Amino acid sequence: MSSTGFEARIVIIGCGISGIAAANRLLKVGFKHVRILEATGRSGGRIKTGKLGDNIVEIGANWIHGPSEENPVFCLARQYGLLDPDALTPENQAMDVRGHPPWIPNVFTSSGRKLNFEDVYPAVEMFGELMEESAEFLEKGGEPWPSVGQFIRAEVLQRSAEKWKEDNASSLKRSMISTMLKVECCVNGTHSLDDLGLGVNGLYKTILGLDCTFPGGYEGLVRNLMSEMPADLVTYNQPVRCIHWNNSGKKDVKVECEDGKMVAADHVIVTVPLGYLKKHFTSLFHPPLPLHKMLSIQRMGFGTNNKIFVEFDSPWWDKDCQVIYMVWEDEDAMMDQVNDIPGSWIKKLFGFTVLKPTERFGHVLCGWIAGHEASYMETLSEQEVLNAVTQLVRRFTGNPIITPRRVLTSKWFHDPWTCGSYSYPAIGCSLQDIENMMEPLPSKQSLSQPLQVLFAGEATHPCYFSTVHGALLTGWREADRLLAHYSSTQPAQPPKSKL
Ligand code: 6YU
Repeated sequence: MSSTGFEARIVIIGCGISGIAAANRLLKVGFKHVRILEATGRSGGRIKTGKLGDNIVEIGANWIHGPSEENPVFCLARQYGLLDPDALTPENQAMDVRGHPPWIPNVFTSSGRKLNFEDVYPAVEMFGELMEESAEFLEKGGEPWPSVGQFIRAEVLQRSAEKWKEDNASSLKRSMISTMLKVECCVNGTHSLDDLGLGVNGLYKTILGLDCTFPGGYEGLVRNLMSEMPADLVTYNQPVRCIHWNNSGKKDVKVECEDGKMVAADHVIVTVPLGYLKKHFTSLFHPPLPLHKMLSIQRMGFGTNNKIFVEFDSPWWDKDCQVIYMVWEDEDAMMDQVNDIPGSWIKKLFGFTVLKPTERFGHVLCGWIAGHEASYMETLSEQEVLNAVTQLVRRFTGNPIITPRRVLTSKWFHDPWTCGSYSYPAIGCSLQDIENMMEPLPSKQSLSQPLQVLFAGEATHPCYFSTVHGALLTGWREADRLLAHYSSTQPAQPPKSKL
């Protein structure tokens, strides 16, 4: 590569994992003038480790989804020594859980009963089969419904009419389906599975390996990557207001910050979340984005998934329990949305995952809630959330004196730099939308001024969107795009394949 290439001024907007990965690779291959402008006072973005009492808790990303060789987050975490020995075993890496780890459940119902899991297992099994089938329409086409939610409800009604005909617990099983729909809202970051496109649900690809956590916190990954780069790489508390790119042969791209500062660059890599882009794309780019990019930003989904960490003095769940499902017995209509959000938002919480191991965490649960109910929850005080969780747990366990010690919630919808949690393929969108979002500006690359603005971030990964590994790979992808550009005399071609 020519020395002029290494002199190129590259500005990265956002210091989440995709921005960090882009900077890391650019610096490693020899680019000299790389800087990151970050709106907040910290690195990591949606990787955010917090504290509940003395416990480490993850406010954002929780697991390495698919910890095995194909996952770059796993490989880096292993290299930095950030994982428990269990996660490193060949058996763990070889497990094919398809995005749904086989956790040991406890099931409680709204009449204060603890169920035998066998009583509702047929519903959980049917739901799992239908989720798998829903992913097959991407290849085979001919989807009978626009959304995953409609498909599941229709199929459960049809299949259960036969299978659960003689069953006096069929209402309870359909209520269990409602709980599973709420689980999937959290997994996918959707308000309702009625928003998740049936024909595109199969875009998301899983990786082998049983999901694992970072015992010292996910931010360890960020710290290690940052420690390999110059300390003055990032300007914090420097929100960007507008990127002045051009179609007219001018050389510089100008990055205008909220405080009026102008930063000149040869290339800008935009890594802001899709939620932020949806809200600000009209003012963030001058001239405006091409129409096809705007439409794709609008079409692709971006929703909220929040956590409610709750600490108890002693457990009310079984010793080996890993997930607690809450089943509302009045919800046999298989709904994943609450009618009266201010009055009943807590009904959207599907239950809790149990933080393990107990010796490390004590008795801490992580409640999960997605959608508009999750955004509403953010407007309440911690005491109000604590009261709602206390009432819920007392009702479902039938124990009127259980009292949580403390609570901590995430607030991703009202975070002004994220505006939600992560992306999903909404009804009406396709792989082309993700490709449009990752396409650099100017759209038709000219020899005089190619690759002015590049796009990374989780929502721009064709099959690992919504994950840390997806985000990281998009940062590397855009760094490689610049490297390829300066390494050849031809304008760089956008990569077609999965990375
Ligand atoms: C994963 C997991 N996980 C839970 C929750 C959340 C997420 N994810 P960033 O936002 O990090 O960085 C952008 C930066 O830009 C940021 O610092 C901003 O401040 C800055 N910025 C914005 N505007 C700016 C401006 N104007 N100027 C300057 N700077 C600006 N991923 O692998 N495992 O367990 C979870 C989870 C509650 C919120 C997650 C998980 C998602 C990841 O956290 C996320 O993708 C990346 O961190 C994003 O990095 P980035 O760099 O792109 O943006 C089967 C099947 C089903 C299909 N889907 C299954 C998917 C499963 C996803 N599951 C997630 C679940 C959890 C629990």
